[in-house]
Amino acid sequence: MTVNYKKDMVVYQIYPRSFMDSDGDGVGDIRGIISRLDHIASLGVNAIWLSPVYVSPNDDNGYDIADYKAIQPQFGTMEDFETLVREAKARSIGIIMDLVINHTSDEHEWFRRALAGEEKYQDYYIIREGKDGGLPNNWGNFFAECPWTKFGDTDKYYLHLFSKKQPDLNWRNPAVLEEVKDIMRFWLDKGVIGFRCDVINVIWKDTLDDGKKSLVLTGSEHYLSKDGCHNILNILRREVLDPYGAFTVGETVFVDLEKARDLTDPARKELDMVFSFEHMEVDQVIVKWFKTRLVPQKLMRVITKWQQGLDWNATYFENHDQPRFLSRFSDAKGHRKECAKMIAGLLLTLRGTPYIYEGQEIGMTNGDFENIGEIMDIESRNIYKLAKKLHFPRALRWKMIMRTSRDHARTPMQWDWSENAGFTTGRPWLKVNANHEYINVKRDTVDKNGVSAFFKQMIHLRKTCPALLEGSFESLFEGRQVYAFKREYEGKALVSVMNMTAKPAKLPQQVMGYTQMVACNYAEEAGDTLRPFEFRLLAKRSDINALGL
Ligand code: ISL
Repeated sequence: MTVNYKKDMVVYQIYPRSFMDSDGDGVGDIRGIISRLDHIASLGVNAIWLSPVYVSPNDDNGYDIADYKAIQPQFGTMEDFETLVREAKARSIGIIMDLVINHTSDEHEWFRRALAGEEKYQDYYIIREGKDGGLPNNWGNFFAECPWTKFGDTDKYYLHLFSKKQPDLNWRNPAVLEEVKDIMRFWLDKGVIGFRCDVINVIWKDTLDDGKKSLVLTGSEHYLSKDGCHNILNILRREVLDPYGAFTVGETVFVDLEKARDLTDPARKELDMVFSFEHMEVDQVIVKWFKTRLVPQKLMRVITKWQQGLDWNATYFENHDQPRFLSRFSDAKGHRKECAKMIAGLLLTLRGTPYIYEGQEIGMTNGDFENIGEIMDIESRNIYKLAKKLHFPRALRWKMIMRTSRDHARTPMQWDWSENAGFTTGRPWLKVNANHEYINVKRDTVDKNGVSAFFKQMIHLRKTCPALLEGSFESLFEGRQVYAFKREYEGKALVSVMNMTAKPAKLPQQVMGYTQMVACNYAEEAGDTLRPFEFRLLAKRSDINALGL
């Protein structure tokens, strides 16, 4: 398969636990994915990013890996995985693995042997004495835990930026680098096309000194995108990825434009692109657990800033860590399909590599959870506990979960209107949303005005029209409701214009010369008024042929 990973790729992310269960145990699996490949292929995507499928005790649903070279039995076998790679390839789809190398599981053999006293493996992790009868430092933890846990029955502690079952690796030890190279080659030899690198910009800890006190993450100035991290990425690129022509997208937490530029600068040979977070944070107050109304104009500004600031990057609005994007628009109720299609239009006409998250293509919404007992995510459960300790009223605690929990993205994929949405014949591991009765693949894909039909149309347009793939980006209008931008290639342009609210809005004068409708998320034509969440792709009449349309 010859895909120019940067320009031609449209990625579909699968969260395997929640995608399709083939054996009735209530958990999705690889055979389930294979059985649904035709649906994925029908969208026109050419890559699948698989969230982790490795052996794991599932403290963090697979992001705690106990064996990097074996498949979690619940998900199937290595043979199943090889079949998946083959079957995907037969449909011109490449597989991207999730590479989680900031930490392992505490049940990984390396950590077990470290605990058993083998010094070699103790040096794989970050293990320190306490200071003045306390912890080794004052750092914070991503999951609202204490980042230091007693190392076995010694007086020492090990560092974990995530759960206590996710000990951080010691990247100063060259043996760790060698192990990871070997793991990467193992999967590349199986035919995967690249990696999504989990929290890759935190792997290198410059010092373990106390950090500046911060409400967000105390200590992060000592490990965010440090030179040591750049250096490791460069080694992995040159020695492992390049010989295979493989691709990487880095998940880079708290990344700013300048750091993102360094990490993706082709001359530096590190990552191909990164997932940035600023557009995911426009509706938050200090931390993601406190959300306010999403103000469209703020979103537009951040999108424009990143479009202009980087030559090329990953674009996304959903993944397994984020609430469903359409559910963030407080006035989208009653306009679900239009809003889902507007997001599709935006995603697929920005410059960069688009990532679609499972269920986004049919307009799935946040989960309809009723109480904390239904929430499985470790991060949500921890934050709920912490908020209780801080005496937050129960209603506020629940509101935090209902606005932000990662489980909103993880509810089982809605295939049809039957019990459990066709996801499993058993008991689903996480509550299926009751709205599967009308939001599901079976219904949406036969609807010519369905969300998935619009995704297909937009993906097809990207493939046929160089202006959408390679064209420059220019913001034309950022209003209280309406966003418009231009993609131009060899003097010919396409314009995306959309209303990000439920109130009708005037077409801005900046798009007036573009009278030819190329695509629209409403079935019937309309005049100069943009209806709720309306998206239009426009061109000049005289340019239609030259644009490849
Ligand atoms: O969602 C987040 C930020 O908005 C964080 O909760 C998230 O933990 C962070 O983005 C890092 O995410 C990645 O690493 C975690 C794992 O739990 C996430 O699922 C993964 O995407 C630890 O491996």
